[in-house]
Amino acid sequence: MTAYCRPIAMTDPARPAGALALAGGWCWFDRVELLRRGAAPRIVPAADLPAGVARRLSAPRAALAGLGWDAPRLMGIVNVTPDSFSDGGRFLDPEAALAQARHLAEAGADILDIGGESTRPGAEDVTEAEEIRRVVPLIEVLAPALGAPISIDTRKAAVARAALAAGAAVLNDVSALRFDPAMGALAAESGAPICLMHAQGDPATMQKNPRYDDVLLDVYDFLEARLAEAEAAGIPRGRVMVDPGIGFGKTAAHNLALLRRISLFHALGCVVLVGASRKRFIGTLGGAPEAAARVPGSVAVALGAAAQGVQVLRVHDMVETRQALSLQMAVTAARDAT
Ligand code: HH2
Repeated sequence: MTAYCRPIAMTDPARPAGALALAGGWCWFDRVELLRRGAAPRIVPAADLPAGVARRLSAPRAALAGLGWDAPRLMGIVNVTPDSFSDGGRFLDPEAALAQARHLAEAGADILDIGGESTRPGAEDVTEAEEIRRVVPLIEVLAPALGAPISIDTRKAAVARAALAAGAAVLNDVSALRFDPAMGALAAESGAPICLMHAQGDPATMQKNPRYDDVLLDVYDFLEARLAEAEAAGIPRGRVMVDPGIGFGKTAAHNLALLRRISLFHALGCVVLVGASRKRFIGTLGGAPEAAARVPGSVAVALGAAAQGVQVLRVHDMVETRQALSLQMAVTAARDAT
């Protein structure tokens, strides 16, 4: 039976000799949790791992779009949509979108994620032409002006192509190459890094009654299979970011199960991205029905992910997340300041 290897991520300054760096980053581990379907987890020393598994868990990830992974990176969200769940309609106006993008960049965004289609449950379909009309003019203005790379949040190859031509550097496909058959070839030929995200069902129906045998392991297997598909399309694994898709066909319990053991996804050998910001489960558990009131819960989840070595945190609230993360990193820094 397959055993899944979850590194138990630590940031404590008392790092034992022989502990391994987690993905070459700011966490270390000297134990792993072995997970098997239908069996109790077992904790074993990292020293007992086969060399190949230890290497994949500990090797530094390649820089993508100029970003290295020695610290968590923040991806700021710009939704140029009338109906996004968290900020729907606020940034549909080009001037407002531009101002929001500049605000996120000034507040410390390492990367900006621009999307012209909402993927919230029940969202309306948008034509390619409309999506391009929403995002391309914004990218054309921002790309030369910003220090941070831009990612395009789209499931459609034509939108991705237009965004790359306008200056975007990263693809973010919430369908993980399943929506548009042309996306794999585009990602391969363009050489752009791509984020592949797990979702169960499509946006219209995904929250109706999501079910898993074991959500953590099912999502892991899905991402492993999508990585194989990406590699077959000519996209090297080192150019892929993987994302468990918080809230995409998941109950609050599913989201929690994923976040609690999020370090498992380092076993895929890729940069890991988590987007939990302002999502519904934060409102449910945090008593915040309004999306804009979910900032503290969103920050808490982002810090929890960073403490398990997650390299990219996709957030709406840049000022608050940047401050919290700076303090978390300062307090837990592996090296003491001299
Ligand atoms: N979540 C949303 C959109 N894109 N991309 C990745 N990689 N991961 C995510 O978790 C993710 C994503 C949904 O959030 P938001 O953009 O705020 O809302 P909407 O889809 O309604 O525009």
